[in-house]
Amino acid sequence: MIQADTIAAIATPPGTGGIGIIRASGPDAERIGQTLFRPRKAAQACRSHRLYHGEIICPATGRVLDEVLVALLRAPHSFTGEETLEIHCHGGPLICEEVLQAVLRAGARPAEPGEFTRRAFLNGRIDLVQAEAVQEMITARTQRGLDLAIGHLHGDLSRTTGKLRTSILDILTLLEAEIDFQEEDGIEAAPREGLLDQLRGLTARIEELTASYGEGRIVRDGARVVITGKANVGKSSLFNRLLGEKRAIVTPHAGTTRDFIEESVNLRGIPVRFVDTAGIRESQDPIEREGIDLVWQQAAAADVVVVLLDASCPFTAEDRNIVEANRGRNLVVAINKCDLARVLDGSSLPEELSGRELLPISAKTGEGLDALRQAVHDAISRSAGECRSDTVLTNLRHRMALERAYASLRTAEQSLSGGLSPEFVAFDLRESLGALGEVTGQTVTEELLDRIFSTFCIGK
Ligand SMILES: Nc1nc2c(ncn2[C@@H]2O[C@H](COP(=O)(O)OP(=O)(O)OP(=O)(O)O)[C@@H](O)[C@H]2O)c(=O)[nH]1
Ligand SMILES: [Mg+2]
Repeated sequence: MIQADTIAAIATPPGTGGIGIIRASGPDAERIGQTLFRPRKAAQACRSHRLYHGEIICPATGRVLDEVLVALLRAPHSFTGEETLEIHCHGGPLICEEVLQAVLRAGARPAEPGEFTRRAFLNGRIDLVQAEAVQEMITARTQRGLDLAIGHLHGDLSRTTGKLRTSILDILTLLEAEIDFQEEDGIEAAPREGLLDQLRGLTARIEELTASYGEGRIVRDGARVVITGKANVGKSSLFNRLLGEKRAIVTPHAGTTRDFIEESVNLRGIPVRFVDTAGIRESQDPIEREGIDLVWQQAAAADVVVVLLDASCPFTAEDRNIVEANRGRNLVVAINKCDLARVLDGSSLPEELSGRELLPISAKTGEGLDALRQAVHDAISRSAGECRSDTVLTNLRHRMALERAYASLRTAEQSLSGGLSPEFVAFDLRESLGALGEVTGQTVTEELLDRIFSTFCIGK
């Protein structure tokens, strides 16, 4: 499925750097190289996968654009599976742009976002899971995220779905033989109990996989942790501590924070977005009230809510209000200002907090902060759910396809146990095969490919 035209783009990030790489892929790559590149040592035959030193020349004027290293990667031994030219020039934005323009004038067209990877997929170099893993690797924010992406690139999810497909195909083949030969004598129907067992095994495996998305989503997108509490409890002080920088304004005045402020950190391998919010209190100030409305919205969208109490003052109606409004959420409760004389009376705390760990902390001295980080980490893991699968889903698209495969398999299971004719069962098995095929891209539409690759960067 080699594409007819040659695409080109700057493959390195925008800005200045030691080197910049311009990449061209397609049937004209070698010819473009010959047009633009003047090797230092003349009359060398160009060998694939070797770096050659020389200059890039503007063919119209003969002007030297840059001193470069170039490599030609002959098809099919390149990332895209096509003939690929790489020009390693000096990493200045103007130089890269000029070299790219020269490549385009020599006959390439600008690549769309993700088009190199799309070609790698279309040419069968990688499947769709692997193509998506490339992007996931580039955007990974933690080691765990990177590890999962590398696992996908190496085909762990592709192998898992491949095995599921093979098992379904085996069952389907049996049933289709029954359908084809049911008129003939001597063809026994396959024992239903055995087939049902196999189907149950498959649905259990898919269930394990879809459940792993809880962890995968958090590793990939991060968790949202909202800090809430009455005015002046020290939310912004804690927020700054957690970030390790003075990001939010801290003052002794209640009502300092109005808007919510958010910032990401790597919390023991999980990308976490902490959100500092306005203090909850009765206020006549319309700006502050607006900010307080936002707190409730933020808390509702959080993976974890940190409720902060103040050790240096009694439990108030606002505290109660906050605890009640967050009932049922994934909470971490901490008592701040434990460096001051304790006024907060444990016996005045509401029912909801009894039996719950209340972490003593001081945003001022840093005391208890490690325990708080651990508690937030544990709460995030709780919200991710238990992950028993060795393959972890990180992509919502994969999860949705697997859920469809699961639903069809369950219907097949019901039809089979209900004694329906094998045609019905076979129909649902085929549906589940289609859904599984979408994960790796065996069954995809052009539209889906557009959607996936448009999120990629140009040059990848
Ligand atoms: N002693 C002591 N003071 C603290 C501690 N944490 C915060 N403070 C002080 O409490 C006051 C309020 O702190 P902030 O961090 O602004 O509190 P906040 O909850 O963000 O307040 P609002 O934004 O107004 O709702 C400041 O004077 C802080 O220095 C602490 O652990 N111990
Ligand atoms: Mg504040």
